[in-house]
Amino acid sequence: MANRKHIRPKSLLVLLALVILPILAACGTVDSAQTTINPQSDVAREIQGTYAFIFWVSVVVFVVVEGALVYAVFRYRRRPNSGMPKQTEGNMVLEVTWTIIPALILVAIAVPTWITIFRTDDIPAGSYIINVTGHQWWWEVEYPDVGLVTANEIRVPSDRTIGFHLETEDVLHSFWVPALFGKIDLVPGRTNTVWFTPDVETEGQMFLGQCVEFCGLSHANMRMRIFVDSPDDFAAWTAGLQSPAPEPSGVAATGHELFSSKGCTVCHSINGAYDAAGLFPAPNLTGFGSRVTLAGAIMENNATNLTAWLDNPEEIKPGNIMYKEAEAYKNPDLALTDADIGALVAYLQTLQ
Ligand code: HEC
Ligand SMILES: [Cu+2]
Repeated sequence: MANRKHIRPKSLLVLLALVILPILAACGTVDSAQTTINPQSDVAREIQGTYAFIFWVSVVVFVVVEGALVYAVFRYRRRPNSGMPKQTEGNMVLEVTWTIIPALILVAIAVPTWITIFRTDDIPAGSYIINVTGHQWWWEVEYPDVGLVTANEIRVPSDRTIGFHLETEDVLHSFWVPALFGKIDLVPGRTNTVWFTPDVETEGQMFLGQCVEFCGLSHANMRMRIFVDSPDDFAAWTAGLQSPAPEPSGVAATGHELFSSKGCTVCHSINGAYDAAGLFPAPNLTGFGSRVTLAGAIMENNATNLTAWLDNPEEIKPGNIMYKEAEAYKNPDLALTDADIGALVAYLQTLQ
């Protein structure tokens, strides 16, 4: 008896807090705003409504079932001298009831779910269309109305309903910005669609998203951002990308030349400067200097990170196609020196 350890209620509480607090801490900060429970568009709110409905139905089911269980355990517990309890075999009314009620609950859940799924599928007429193509491990983003192509960062005007046409160039991917719309798979050979209308308050805000279908080694490094711009900011952004980049000078001019002599143009286009040979799909770098992120939106686009990326893309993003296929990393004659990388960084940053 002397050795028997008592677990005090207090230490149980501490243990519980240790488990729960980190989980709570992981939710709710701005940086981790990849959440469906803070919907910021019509479609996301409809999905959240379906979720909330199912949640509250589940709460009622839980309380009723657990309540009945706890009641039965206490009310009919074994007492001294109680002997063998009365034996019951089958109860038609009870069994029919507990079959019909769950069936009705399932129908009540299925109908709003179906309605929501089909409604979020068909892009409303008059929407602003953006084509998105999934690649291992980045997103190609095309604005067909202005003939622009960019990557990973999707700017949208705040005053329009946005419709996405989704395709994949290689394997399955899945497109999801939880605060704005539901998950849609990108399936080889198909064009899937999703749409949303941003809330008025989202103007000027950024939303996080990422690929949610396992698509290979760097799947976790395939992220994206949606920026909801005011109509004026959006027009200025498209106009900026359509106007030719300034003539590079100094070290940036060296970078401009290296961009073709080191074989970058085998894959990357820069409008007004280089048309890619198109041997491998790669992000269009037009306006790259004004992008906030780099390499599948996994890190901030600044000189330090860009230098690290060009120095060793494999270390930053395991398995990426640039490291695997670019001559600058395969062919020692074309390897990039520190000075080359400095010049390329300077050039890429001039692309506004
Ligand atoms: C074989 C094709 C290929 C070649 C050649 C190539 N790249 Fe890339 N590059 C890619 C691919 C693919 C990505 C996207 C990688 C990812 O995010 O998974 C990329 C990404 C980038 C990015 C980040 C783009 C973004 O949207 O964040 C920069 C900058 C870049 N490359 C610069 C260069 C430079 C400079 C060279 C020449 C030294 C070069 N690349 C050569 C294929 C290539
Ligand atoms: Cu993916």
